[in-house]
Amino acid sequence: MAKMPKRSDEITTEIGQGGETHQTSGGAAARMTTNQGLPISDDQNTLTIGPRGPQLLEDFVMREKITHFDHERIPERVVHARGYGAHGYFQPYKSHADLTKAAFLQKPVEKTPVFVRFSTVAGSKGSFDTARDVRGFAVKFYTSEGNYDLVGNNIPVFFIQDAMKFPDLIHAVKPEPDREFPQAQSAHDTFWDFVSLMPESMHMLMWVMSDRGIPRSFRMMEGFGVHTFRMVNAKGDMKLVKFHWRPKLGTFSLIWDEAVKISGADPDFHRRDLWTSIERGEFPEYELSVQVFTEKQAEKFDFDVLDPTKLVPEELVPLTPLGKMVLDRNVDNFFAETEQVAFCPSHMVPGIDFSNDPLLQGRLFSYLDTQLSRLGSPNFHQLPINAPKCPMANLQRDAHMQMEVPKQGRANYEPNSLDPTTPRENPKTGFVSFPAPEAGDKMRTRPESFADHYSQAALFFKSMTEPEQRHIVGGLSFELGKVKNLAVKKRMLGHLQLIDTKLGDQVAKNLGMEGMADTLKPAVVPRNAKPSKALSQYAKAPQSIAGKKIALLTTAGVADKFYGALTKAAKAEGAQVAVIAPKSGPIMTNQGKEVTPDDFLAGAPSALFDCVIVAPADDQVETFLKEAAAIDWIRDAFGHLKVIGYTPAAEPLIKKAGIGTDEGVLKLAGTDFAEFITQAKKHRIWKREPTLRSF
Ligand code: HDE
Repeated sequence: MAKMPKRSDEITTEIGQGGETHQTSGGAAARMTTNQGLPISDDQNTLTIGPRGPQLLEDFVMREKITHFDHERIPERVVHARGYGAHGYFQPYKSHADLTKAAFLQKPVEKTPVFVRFSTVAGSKGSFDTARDVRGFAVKFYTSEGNYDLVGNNIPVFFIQDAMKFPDLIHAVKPEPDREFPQAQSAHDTFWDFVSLMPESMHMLMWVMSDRGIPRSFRMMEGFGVHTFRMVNAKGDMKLVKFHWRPKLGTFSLIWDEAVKISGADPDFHRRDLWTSIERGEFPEYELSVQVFTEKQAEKFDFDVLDPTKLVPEELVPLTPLGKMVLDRNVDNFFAETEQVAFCPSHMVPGIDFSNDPLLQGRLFSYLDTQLSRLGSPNFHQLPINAPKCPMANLQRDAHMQMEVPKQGRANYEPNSLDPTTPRENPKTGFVSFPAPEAGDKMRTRPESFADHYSQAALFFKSMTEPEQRHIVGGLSFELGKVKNLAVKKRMLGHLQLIDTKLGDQVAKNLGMEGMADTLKPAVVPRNAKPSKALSQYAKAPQSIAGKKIALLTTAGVADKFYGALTKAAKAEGAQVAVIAPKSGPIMTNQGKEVTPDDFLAGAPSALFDCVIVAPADDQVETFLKEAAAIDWIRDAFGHLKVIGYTPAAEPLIKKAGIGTDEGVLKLAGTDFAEFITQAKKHRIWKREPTLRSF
């Protein structure tokens, strides 16, 4: 018998070039097999003739592995491709039987499992998290009466009124087709060309250009069902509703320069934030509420509740809280769960129903269709993440990737008399559409009641605090500044004049285009609405640093007492301290306690944190004085309006950074962080902003 040559992996292991044999001494690892269950003897080397000879087509083990790999990707979502998900539960505060018979809203003791996926819209799967964009906020409730998908956004209105325009909107915002750029950006000609020709987009544009377009965290983001839905109780009484999600931590945003810098420093900023919070046991929580109103009330509103470019001001209809959602578990596998989850607004349960909103009606078609293309089979509901957690039975059969083995033998049809166990419909407990009377001519038209495109855009702008208004001006100035076509810019300036002359004038000034706005004639003259405080994030922001991150820029020899007191103070507020040191290896405090930094200076710019403290050991500031990253760290923290605390030892660095002074730049005395925390609770030092940038 020929002597077997020594396996190459046995040799390479010794010289550290990979190809280890993975023989664990404890024998805990599972036996590796092919997809057919055949034990694999060698997962490192392809079958060849001799050690340096040609490879054999016969190597079915290698071919199976490579073939599977070649087919690993499925088409990414055409919109909302970049997203991140988590598991959790929903629990109602009390029974809402008066409003709806939906099973998951009946018993306060009952927790309904949920899966949530947050997303950006325009960018592809590998794009970055902090793009200026709408965020998806899609929730799948695995209820006892079937899966209910509330597929919403973080903005309560939409760009268009009719689903027919959706492909155009998305074509316009996606990378331009000849050059395939820009990625994940609306700041380019085709997007602004399209929206400048669509007055109905103006309200939504105000929201996307505002702070809402660059959220601080998925944990600090509101969500909205957007469309008007119906809720129906057991007696058949129907009310109209609008859905709202409110984050327990409050709604916060980045500022533009920060978002741009984060996209380079940590493209995964939002997913990392969600993942780490859940891993740390700090479970994000959101309150679900509805605005409830009757059709009669709706008729009196000065907008049409079927128009998805309009919101119902909370001053008109306040929120009724229904319950809370807690996200308490990360996925085990991103692809199997987050990528394969298939949301469809048509996944409905008894007690909730659709309205005639034309955008919603179009969506009821689109999502099922898109899942067929993405997941490749009408059996996508069998994937574990999509499968209902209640019993499911019908007579749909076969198709690609059928995972089930139906036990009904002969009778896969009904009615049948051969098999009494076949699933049958139930008129009493089954889903019954609300019997809304409908009549009319067939036509392709837009209701006249949808024609006022400026009043609510103006209402939104007017309802913002001063910094929020500044950011809308800044957002528009930046995006239109990137547009090359002059006619598009002039047209947009014309729309802005109709929304608010102050807004229009400021953007024109920032573009260097004063007096160049087109004169546009609105279909309906905008009304002068009262501001709605509920629309402003900062007017209702909690004074809190819960869920936020304090960065401590420090060195070896940091005072043990200082570090301990800061960690304690942060914990008491529900915040987290991230230690940033010059290098990533462990450092010792002045008492010899070992601290492993969360990150190292060059890899963790201050843009990644909510507020910062600079506290090198007494004799270590020199380390920072020669580091551009340290100087930028301080300058950016100041430029991003953050609260900065520093110890006396850090003074030379603060000086060198040349930042200004205000109540947000604090020299820390000893271990008392009370003033630092009070200032940090303001989120940012807004009054610093006008002194730093014109837009
Ligand atoms: Fe979507 N949308 N959409 N959309 N949408 C999709 O479905 C569509 C709209 C929203 O995390 C797609 O599975 C049409 C409004 C979210 O998996 C697709 C119209 C709102 C997500 C689709 C709209 C949304 C999607 C792409 C105009 C807020 C991500 C992949 C009528 C209320 C869900 C997919 C996830 C995804 C179609 C407008 C929210 C193509 C035709 C309005 C959160 O089916």
